[in-house]
Amino acid sequence: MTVSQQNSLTEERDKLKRINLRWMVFSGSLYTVSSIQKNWQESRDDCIQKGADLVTINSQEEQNFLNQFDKTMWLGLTDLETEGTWKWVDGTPMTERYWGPGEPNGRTSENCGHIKQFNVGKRWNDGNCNTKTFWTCEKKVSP
Ligand code: 2F8
Ligand code: CA
Repeated sequence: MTVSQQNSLTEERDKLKRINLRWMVFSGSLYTVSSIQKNWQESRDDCIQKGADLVTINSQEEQNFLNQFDKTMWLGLTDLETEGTWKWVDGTPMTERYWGPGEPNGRTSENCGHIKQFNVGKRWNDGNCNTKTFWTCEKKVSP
């Protein structure tokens, strides 16, 4: 096989991988949950490359939807810009808050939000952004 044939096969394989991503529909958005673990920024980059962004949680129903995946996952939630001011990556206000008991507690060392445990009421945690964990991308379809 020539190098150029090899390259086009690799391209095709990568295209198929992207097409075969399983997007789930929930309340006007598409979601895909990672099967590997990355740090917060790498997770966000992956979502952006898929035409999406890290998930934002705007209702209890959306939180329940995510809980079913039984995975610790990065959220599109950070206070990297201003310590103590938590913001969703899409700029929507953080009206729903599901911090676990005592969280957020990391001050300058923990600036990225994730779901730490599931199937329990409030379990968001501020974690160290360099920690690798699963993540969920959300592509908003309707506003
Ligand atoms: O007990 C809560 C505490 O648990 C971990 O630290 C031991 C978390 N660290 C990470 O997820 C990196 C803390 O953020 C959390 O507050
Ligand atoms: Ca914490």
